[in-house]
Amino acid sequence: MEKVSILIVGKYAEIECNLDRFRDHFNVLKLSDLSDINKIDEPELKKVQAIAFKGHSTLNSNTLKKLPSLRLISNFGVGYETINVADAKAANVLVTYTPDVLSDDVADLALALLFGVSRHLLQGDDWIRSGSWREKGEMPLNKKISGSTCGIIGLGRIGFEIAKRLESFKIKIHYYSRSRKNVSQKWIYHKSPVNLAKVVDNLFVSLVGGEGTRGFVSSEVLDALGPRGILVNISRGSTINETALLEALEKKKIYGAGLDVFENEPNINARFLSLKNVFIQPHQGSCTRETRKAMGELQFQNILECLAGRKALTPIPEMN
Ligand code: 8YV
Repeated sequence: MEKVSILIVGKYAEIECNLDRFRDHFNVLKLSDLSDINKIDEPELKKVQAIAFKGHSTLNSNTLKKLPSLRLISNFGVGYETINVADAKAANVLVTYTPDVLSDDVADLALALLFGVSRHLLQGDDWIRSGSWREKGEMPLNKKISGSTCGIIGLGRIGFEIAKRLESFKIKIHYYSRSRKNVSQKWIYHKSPVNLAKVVDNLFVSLVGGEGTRGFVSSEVLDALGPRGILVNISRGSTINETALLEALEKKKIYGAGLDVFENEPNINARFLSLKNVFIQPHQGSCTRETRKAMGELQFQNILECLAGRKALTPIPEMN
């Protein structure tokens, strides 16, 4: 019997995508970038029933109309803002994602970013390598985190994990989300991100991406955070007004920022590179071998279950 065709899209590390196992079950077509889709012959495309999707390129009706047999888009990642869900629904295509398995890693990195900025970890490293420790003695004093007050904008799975970790640093938790969450009574809810930013020492952004949250962290929020405040973003670059953020950092309106995500990745705004008050990372929140393996496994299981006519493990909420 002819195997069902699937299309694997994106640049995967070996541990993220077990190609042999995919090939045991399916006829596999591969693309490292969705924009190359026309390199595959039309009759082959017409047979594709599922896409294993990795990356952040736009996937909408332009692609879907080339794939009339498609039943599933299985996303590698928790954020799926570049997949047009309305177009997928209209084409009767299910979308799945990989929540939970990456929350710990992303939350871990969020705390690393906070300490990277507050304890000047890069400058400390350089203090040794440049010989300053020997020549000048102690490095300049920095900023205490334990016992402070932190705010979290967006208390989803990852925001929740960040808050739990912060509590072990004797930090008081405040948060903003669309509605009050059923969480510890000690965590204080704010209806407005500006009011939240006014009362906290440091602020984490863990919103979902997409048009609904574009520029959500505005210049007003940054002003409210103030010159002693650190901003950490592990969500999407789009959730912060990046022009306002660059200005706030350049004019020292905030203390600093720890950023794993940017607008226009990987060609980020060059102004970030000359700033000393940022600790920046190349969107590596979920980039541990263990977590990427788990994400790949969940992506595969979603395809296996769905194409066998069973319930997918983790459909996106809009599909329920
Ligand atoms: C991945 C992510 O880097 O899960 C997400 O939404 O941003 C990251 O875990 C990405 O999805 C892989 O392309």
